[in-house]
Amino acid sequence: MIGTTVALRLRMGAHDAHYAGDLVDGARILALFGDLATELLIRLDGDEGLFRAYETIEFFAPVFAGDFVEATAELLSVGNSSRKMRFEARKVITSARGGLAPSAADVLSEPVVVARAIGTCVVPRDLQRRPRELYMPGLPAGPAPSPQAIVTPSDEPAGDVILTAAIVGAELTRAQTPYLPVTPAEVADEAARCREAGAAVIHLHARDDDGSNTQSSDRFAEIMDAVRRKCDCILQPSTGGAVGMSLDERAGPLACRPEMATLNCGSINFGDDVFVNSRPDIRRLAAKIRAAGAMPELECYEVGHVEEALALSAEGAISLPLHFQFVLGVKGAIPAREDVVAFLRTLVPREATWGVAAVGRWQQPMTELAMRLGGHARVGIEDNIYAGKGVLSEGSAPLVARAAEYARSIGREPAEPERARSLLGLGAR
Ligand code: KMH
Ligand code: ZN
Repeated sequence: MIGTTVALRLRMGAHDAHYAGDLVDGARILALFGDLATELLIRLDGDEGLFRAYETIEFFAPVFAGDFVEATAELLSVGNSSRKMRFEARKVITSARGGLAPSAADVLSEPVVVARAIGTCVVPRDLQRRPRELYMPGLPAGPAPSPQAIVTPSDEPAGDVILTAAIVGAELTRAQTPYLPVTPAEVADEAARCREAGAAVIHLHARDDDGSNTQSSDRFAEIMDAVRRKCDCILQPSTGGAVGMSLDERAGPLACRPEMATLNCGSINFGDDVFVNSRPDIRRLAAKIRAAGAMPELECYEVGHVEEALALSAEGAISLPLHFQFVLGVKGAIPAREDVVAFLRTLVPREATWGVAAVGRWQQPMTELAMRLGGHARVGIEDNIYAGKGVLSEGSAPLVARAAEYARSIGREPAEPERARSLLGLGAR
């Protein structure tokens, strides 16, 4: 499975020292990486395979005879026959040097990284002895996806997190939560509270004063003006609207020329309803979004929706860069599970950004997982009205604050709206 990690730990001996001063040859470390790669290939394919190429090799610190070295390899991606891996070697114990007894040695309080590498191995298809199912659970055995579609998660530090607040929704009622904002003033106040809590993007639906759903451009204009007077977030109106609305109706908010808008990339059972997004309709909406000068957020509720988004891009119906939202846990669509997120993120191009939205009790664990994996996160009462078991969240801002706190706890800052614009490539459009 992608993410599988194997490890080796051994002591460098006098026979490993190749240079003056008992210095161990860098090639010795690469031999460890080769052994690790072999173990990964045997585990995955029942075959030792072959090392094809290193993409990068970096040496950071010397290794001497007597040092204990720990080395790991992690499987990054799987193509038809290629398997890409990341390697790291760390020194954990070192022989004491400089006038101490030759037998003196120290445990390093922090392991010292001595080398890192990225490399690709190959196991020809006719030598692969296990069905793909074994290492990609949930996938039917069968032809592998095209190698281009499997991409390596970025090796760069994950950086800032774009938090989206989905503050209204189309399905919620005041009977379910009194914290549902309805009027333009209420929506603007809630957007400002979410901005304060760490949101950079506000995903918007619109309601008439009686709470009924509307995609009217006039109502969206009122709401968006009110929000803009209170905060500088990126506004992302829905073009999904509510189940059963016509395509033209759904396109209403595009008349307000928003920076972003959602583009739903396929049909699904949506609870007991059907949310219809035919392929021609997706293309018609994509054209309208482009004409409005907006960036589509590609809403994917199923694996095939990601493929559809990539097809739209290949056809030129949507422009680069791409931003995907994996929407998990809608009843009738893809479930909110760790392996689903781990798999979906491998399908999007390296240059694309992606985030996770998840329904109900899955919102917190799935968005936190996304943040750990380098993705972005959407929270808010559109997807989940609870702060905890049986406790209503007082609007979306507390959910944003909790996501922001989590992001910081793993070393990622919630992006300010300007930073989010740059991460999404909004300026470049
Ligand atoms: N209300 C859902 C049927 C979107 O905003 O684009 C569609 C939805 C997706 O909420
Ligand atoms: Zn929505």
